[in-house]
Amino acid sequence: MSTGFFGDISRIEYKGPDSTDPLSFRYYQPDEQVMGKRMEDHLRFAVAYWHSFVWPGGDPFGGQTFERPWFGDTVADAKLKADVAFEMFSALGVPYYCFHDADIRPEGQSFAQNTKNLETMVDYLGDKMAATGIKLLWGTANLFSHRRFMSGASTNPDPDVFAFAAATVKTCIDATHKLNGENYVLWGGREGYETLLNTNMERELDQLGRFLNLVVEYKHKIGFKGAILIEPKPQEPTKHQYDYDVATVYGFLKRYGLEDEVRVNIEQGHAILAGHSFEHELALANALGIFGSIDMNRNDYQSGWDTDQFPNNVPEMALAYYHVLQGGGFTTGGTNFDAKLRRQSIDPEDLLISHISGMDCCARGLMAAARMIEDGALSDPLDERYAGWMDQQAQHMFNGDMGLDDIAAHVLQNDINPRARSGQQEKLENIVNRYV
Ligand code: XLS
Ligand code: NI
Ligand code: NI
Repeated sequence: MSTGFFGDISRIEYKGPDSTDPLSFRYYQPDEQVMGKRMEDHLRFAVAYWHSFVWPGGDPFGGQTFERPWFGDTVADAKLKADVAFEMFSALGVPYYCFHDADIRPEGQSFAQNTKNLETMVDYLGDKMAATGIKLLWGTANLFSHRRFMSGASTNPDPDVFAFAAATVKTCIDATHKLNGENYVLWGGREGYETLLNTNMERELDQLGRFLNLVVEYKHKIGFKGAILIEPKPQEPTKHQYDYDVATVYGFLKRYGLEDEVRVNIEQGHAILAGHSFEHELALANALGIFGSIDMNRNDYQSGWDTDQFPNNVPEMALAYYHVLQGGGFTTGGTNFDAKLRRQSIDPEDLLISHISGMDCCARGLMAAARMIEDGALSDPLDERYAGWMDQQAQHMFNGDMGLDDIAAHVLQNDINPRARSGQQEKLENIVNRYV
């Protein structure tokens, strides 16, 4: 029986690029083949539980704007929320969803009560997943909303908070494992600091390293096959977040011996906040061999906040999926819409339209990326630019056969005098424009 929240909603259909029906897909067709693979299997869309079903629409100047019949703190409320959530997942035809423990269960008075509530809801969600075929892309623990975490979770000066956080993560990995989640994510919400005056940074980093090792050890202990992912973010909520960006996270993983165990979940808006482009973060993760998954959204380019808007910039998406495809595409990862409505978008329909247009935008980006790859539109010029390195002499220089003195002798002997060559940026930018 339907909850009626979305009216008499049915499965959103593909109606083609000319459709003016906002409740239809114009580009996303799950079965369409792209580079020999179904579009759905490329994109692996997931809906984020928190933004769509938990966030009340508040901002620093005002509280709740959304009126949702499931807002409340009982198990019955949590079940109604789950019913509506699955109605939306089914209507959209997304294969996956993602949650924090605190999104799906009511908050208890103690760790024991939280765990009990979580288990109740995991069983409830498990039944819904079995009935609909919708899967869990990743689970995670909310270690940032409750006031006990205000000074950090694993990086807290109080070992009791570290213990509470570790125990919570254990229950969340158990929940993710039970629901056959394909990844487990850690975003270090409060893992950072406001002022060095009250912070022992070296100690906090070691605590974070220990915590992550505990997670990896436990994953192997219980035979969880999913990937462990860290989600970098540079600022907000703390001024100095430890997992600043992909490069910082890689350095951290190296230092704590985890570079082969942990990958990254890269969010568009977080990349922008870090002063990078989304594709920079994706390309770097590929280069370092730690790419895992993406949180798809769009950040405001002026505000300096993590605005988590729905994506709608196709040229940006095209470059993002270009790098996802160049890296071989998703394995355990996918495209999670970590995006929320604007607080004035209060109608149930807004939840649907935002996701539909986000999915369409990703589909267009993917198709453009695939065409660029198939035509070698960017890879041919790139290969040509680096072609000199195929030369034998250059290879000797690269693979360690030559020292600085050998290289100097070689330059002298052959009177090497490099010729400047154009980087052709404008030409390349116009090539991309032909595909979007
Ligand atoms: C917040 C993060 C968060 C993570 C999951 O900025 O993006 O939503 O994805 O904890
Ligand atoms: Ni995120
Ligand atoms: Ni975010």
